This record gives sequence, structure tokens and C-alpha cells, in this order.
Amino acid sequence: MDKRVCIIGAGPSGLAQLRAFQQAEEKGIRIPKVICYEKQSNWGGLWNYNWRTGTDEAGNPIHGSMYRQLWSNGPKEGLEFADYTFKEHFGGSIPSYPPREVLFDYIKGRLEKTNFREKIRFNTIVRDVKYESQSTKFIITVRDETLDCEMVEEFDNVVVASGHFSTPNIPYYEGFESFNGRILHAHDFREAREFRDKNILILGTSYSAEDIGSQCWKYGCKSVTVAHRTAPMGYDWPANWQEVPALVKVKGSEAFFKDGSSKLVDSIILCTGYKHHFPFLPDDLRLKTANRLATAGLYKGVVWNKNPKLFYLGMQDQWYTFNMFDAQAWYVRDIILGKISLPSSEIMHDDVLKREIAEDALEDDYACVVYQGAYTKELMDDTDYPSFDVDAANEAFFRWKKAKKKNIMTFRDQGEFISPIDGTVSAAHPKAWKDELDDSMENYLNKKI
Ligand code: FAD
Ligand code: NA7
Repeated sequence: MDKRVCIIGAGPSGLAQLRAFQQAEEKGIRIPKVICYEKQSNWGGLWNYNWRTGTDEAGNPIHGSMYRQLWSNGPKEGLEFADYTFKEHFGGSIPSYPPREVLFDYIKGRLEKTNFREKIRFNTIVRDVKYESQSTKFIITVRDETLDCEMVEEFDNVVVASGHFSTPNIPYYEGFESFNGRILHAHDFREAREFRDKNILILGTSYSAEDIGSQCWKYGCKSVTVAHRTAPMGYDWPANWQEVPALVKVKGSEAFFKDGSSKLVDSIILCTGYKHHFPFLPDDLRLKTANRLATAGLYKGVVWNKNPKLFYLGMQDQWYTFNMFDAQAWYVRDIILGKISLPSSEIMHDDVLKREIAEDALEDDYACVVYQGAYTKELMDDTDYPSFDVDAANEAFFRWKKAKKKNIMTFRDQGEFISPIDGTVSAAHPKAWKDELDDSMENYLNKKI
């Protein structure tokens, strides 16, 4: 195999692609030359916590959007790798909602046992990608920030695994420029203690709103007010938490809402989502999609229809994460290795339409989980990625959703989830999430059984 493959990003998706090639090589299959460029100094993507906000040492935008006290927002039984279980990594059963550091350790664990880290060029940002139709090669310009120099390399295939929860969507509301406090996006939120004794206003009603609000509540903020543009989250919130209609404007420290009510607040946290942003890609190669389950323009959710030598991983809105990235990476690997052949461009185009129509018909979150589980299985079935019980993983998500509805502040205290891979049963974390102030891996693993 004289092919050269470029992977952009060493987060969970890029690492899944490396793992897929590593597994093929282990089975004696000759693999292409693979180079992964990672702009940060370590792997793990968002799970590699970064205290910085704004720009990094080299002046590039900070990738990290995770905060100090983050715990998994869904049960680990929904995201477990089918070829590397939690039990194998940690040597026993651990509870189901691990803090960030624990999941970071798990994500990197299976590659740490190989020499594939050598395929990653750290501190190297991809600046530009071009496709030359004459040579049928991609010309990639990267900047090695350690050596402080630019380099140009040629590849046959490119896998974009640069994530899409890093470039914030920042709306403007009247009066923001003269607000008497801090306005920040979730991307820049790092430490809930900053908001102790403060009245905070949150915009947005999705994961970031729910979890950043909950963190601030846990660490002693005075009150949480969440303004919704479309609909309230509708959980049974604690007494100092209220949901209000959309924000209209702010004046000084006062926020005014659509129903005419107002509230004095100290800080505004914009949990208003992220943009798919690929500053290194020209228009003809650049994915433009909403944050949805059926991404626009990607056959099987991974192949760039307009140039099927280019692939994207993990660009969907996510219920399934790590095991879905694996299924995608194995599928892409097999296209590159010539084991899976692609249909005509018409069929690839229709595939996207069918997925969009099917997604648009989904009635609730439960149906979305089933849809993404089925998508993961569809890819998995075409490769040698170890098959796992997707229905059991769906079940873990259903249980999680019901527990949240019952009590949004205790859902992480639930145990007895069953691994869809090896049947391991999880214990409940012995201390309630709201009382556990030690997020370290050491503390968490002490609870291992
Ligand atoms: P990322 O993790 O974003 O990794 C992309 C990598 O690409 C990064 O390392 C980045 O530095 C690199 N990169 C980007 N641009 C370039 C470039 N130009 N050149 C070189 N390298 C580049 N998922 C869960 O399953 N459970 C959770 O609890 C959970 N919590 C989350 C909480 C937050 C706050 C956020 C934002 C997301 C959360 N997610 C969670 C979802 C998350 O998207 C996935 O878990 C996962 O990190 C996605 O992996 P990825 O590799 O696709 O992207
Ligand atoms: P999401 O899930 O994309 O949600 C974005 C939220 O922001 C959603 O509730 C939107 O409301 C709201 N939004 C967007 N624009 C605005 C404006 N202009 N005004 C008010 N509200 C707005 O992003 P998250 O950050 O919560 O989650 C991303 C990932 O991080 C997720 O996968 C988790 O794992 C962690 P809408 O319903 O559209 O009215």
C-alpha cells in the first residue's frame, strides 16, 4: 500500500481512525502510511482538559470546551468501545457516569498499548487543504508550532476528525455591550466556583445549559435563570432555579424577557451551541451542515459526496459517541483499503436524502436514540468491528432519560447499568453527585468493585 492518509485531529474520532488501522495491521493487512495532525500537545480532543481560554501559546483558537467538574452526561454503557471494555481498561466494574479524567484515561488506553502514538504529529495545526484533480492528491499545509515552520505534504485521502463543539455560536442581544457583568459562552466556562453566590442567567436549553447550570448550582451559585428561545427544558428544578421565556434585552444588570418579566443578574452564560467550522478547508471540500443526526452531504454519514476521497468522522449531533466514531472509522478504513466500494454519486446523494427524511420523521428523543443506534449498527455490520448489542445500549440511554425526568440532580447516582459489550453490571457511585466534590480519577476508581 503506497497510499498516504492524513487524519486531522487526535480526539476520540481521530483516535478511532488510528485504532481501525492498527487493528487491520495487527491482523496482517498492509496499511497505508498514516499521519495524524493534532494542534494540541496531547491526544484526547475535548477530553484533554485545557485551563486556557481564548488563544493557545501559538495564538491559535483554544479547542477545549470542557470544564473542571464535568462528569459524563450519559451512562458509559452507551459509549463503550466494542473492542476494549471499561472492565478491560480499569480491571473491574466502575460506576456509570465517570468524571472527565476517567473517560480521558479510557479513550487513550487502547492505543497506549500500541506504537500508534508515533503516527501523531502534535503541536501541528492543519492550515490548508487543497485537492488537485490532475494528480488526484490532496495538498496539505500544516504549521509545526514547536519548530515554528510551515510544511506541505501530499496525501491520497483525508479524514477530517476535528470535532464540531469548539467554535462557539455567539448571538447578540440588545444591551450586551453595556451589561454590568461577565458575558461568556459555554466554550469558555471552566470552573463553577467562579459563580458562587452569583445570580446567573443562562441562554439555551440543551446539554450545556442543563449541565453548566447544574454545576453552578452544585458549587453554590445564588440562583439560576434559564431563558428559552423555543421551549423550556421542563425538569423539576431546585427552588433557586427558574425557567423564563426568551431574553429580549439587557439594561445595566437587568435582563428583560419576552413575557415582560425581568431579573437582576451578575453573569450571562451563553449555552447557545457551536458551529461546524473548518477554516482549513476550501468551499468545495467543506461540510456545511446543521447540528443534526443526518449530516448534509455525507454518504453513510462519513463520505464527502462531492469528493469521495475525503471523509468526515463524528460530525453528527451525538447520542452515541465513541462506539459510533469507531463504526465510522472502521467503515472509512475499509473504503480506503478497497474492501468496501462506493456506489454511484446518485446513490450516495439519495442516501443522504433518505437519512434526512427519516430523521425529520422522528417523534421524540427516544426515537433519535434508536435512529443513531441503528446507524451505528448499519456501519458496524459492514466491517469487522466487533458487533455489540445496540438494543442494550439503547436501553441504557432510555433508563438515563427516565432518571433525568424523575430527578435532574440525582440521575448520575444511578447504578446497575449493564455493559452491552461484556455484561458487566455497574455499581452506583457511593456518594451522591451533588455532594461529591472530588472529581479526580484516583477518588473515582477507589469505588471500583
Ligand atoms: P474533538 O474531541 O473535538 O477532537 C477534535 C480534535 O481535533 C482536537 O484534539 C483538536 O485539537 C483537533 N483539531 C481541530 N482542528 C485542528 C486542525 N486544524 N489541525 C489539527 N488538529 C485539529 N460526549 C460523550 O459521549 N459524553 C459526554 O459526557 C460528553 N460531554 C461533552 C461535554 C462538552 C462540554 C462537549 C463540548 C462535548 C461533550 N461530548 C460528550 C461530545 C464530544 O463531542 C465527544 O465526546 C468527542 O469529544 C468528539 O470527538 P471528536 O474527536 O469528534 O472531536
Ligand atoms: P446544542 O445542543 O446545539 O444546543 C444549543 C442551544 O442553544 C439550544 O437550546 C438552542 O435553542 C440554543 N440557542 C441557539 N441560538 C440561540 C439564540 N440565539 N438565543 C437563545 N438560544 C439559542 O449545544 P450544547 O452546547 O448544549 O451541546 C453541545 C454538546 O456539548 C453536546 O453534544 C453535549 O454532549 C455537550 P433552540 O432549541 O434552537 O431554540
